[in-house]
Amino acid sequence: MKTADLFRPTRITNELFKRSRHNPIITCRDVPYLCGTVFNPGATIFEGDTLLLLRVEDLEGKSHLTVARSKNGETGWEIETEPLISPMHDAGPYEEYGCEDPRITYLADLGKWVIAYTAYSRFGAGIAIATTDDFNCVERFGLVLAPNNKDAAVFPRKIKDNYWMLHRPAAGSIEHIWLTVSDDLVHWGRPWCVIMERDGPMWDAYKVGANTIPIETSEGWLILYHGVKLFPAGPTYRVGAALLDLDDPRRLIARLPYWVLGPHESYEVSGAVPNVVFPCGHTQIGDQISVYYGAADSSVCLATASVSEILDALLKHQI
Ligand code: BMA
Repeated sequence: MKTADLFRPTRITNELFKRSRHNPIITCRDVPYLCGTVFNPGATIFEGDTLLLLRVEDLEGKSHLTVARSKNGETGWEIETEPLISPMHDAGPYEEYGCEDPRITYLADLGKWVIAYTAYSRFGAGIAIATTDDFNCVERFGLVLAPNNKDAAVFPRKIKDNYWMLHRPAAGSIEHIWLTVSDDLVHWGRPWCVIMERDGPMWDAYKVGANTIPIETSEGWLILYHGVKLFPAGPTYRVGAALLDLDDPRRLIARLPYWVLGPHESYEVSGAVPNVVFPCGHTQIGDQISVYYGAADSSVCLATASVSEILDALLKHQI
């Protein structure tokens, strides 16, 4: 073997995701009205189509949420000309700077989709909730968790007669992922810290937060979360994986020590905020998940993975 070969890796990472060759799948050129950027979409299946709830930043810098639909989940996106959710001024001051980073959960017991999003205002970032059954109009509950809090994702079914939600309160510079429980989606309590920032030089030592909604598997709830490392040039956002107990999600079963998706492609390493991959939504067919993510806070991208491959990796790192 030549010496040079020793230093030439055959793979650049051990990432478990495969990017779409159509990436970025949506940019602000595809939005049928003027906007600054489009990124961090929630995702679901609605009437057989893949439906994304895009975070669109307007020309003032404030975000609203707009529906996009595609037959195959990859190309041919039809984007609405009006937002589904835009900053609400008549029912409180807590969204005056925008509505960001939606996570969509279908709850079969209600026959509705719950949209948890970040409400941003002079008071900081808090968690707001809305529901819909048609993606034409929404019932808005307003703020349900006070600032500072982000990255809320409701579990896709009740566990022990309660709704459960991941969220990420900020306690000074400490930003861990917590669980909270509710019986009406409005009043949340029984806080429990479930995934902590790591220490030192680790890729997820600066902060962590949920990305997609929890994915139910035979081994537990698969949690895709973002881990942030602060470099001298700025933060890098990557995606990691953890597993929570199916019956008691307060129990962390496994967590990968490395990330499963990180910024490498040009559209991920340069843009409004460089070095960011930030999923908010996924869809699933059998073992395959399609994860929709914001790249560099500048476009919408797609990457797919096998749930069983992620689980195999996780089960080697049980806690
Ligand atoms: C996080 C969130 C995301 C954003 C990311 C990178 O704190 O605000 O909306 O994509 O930062 O800028």
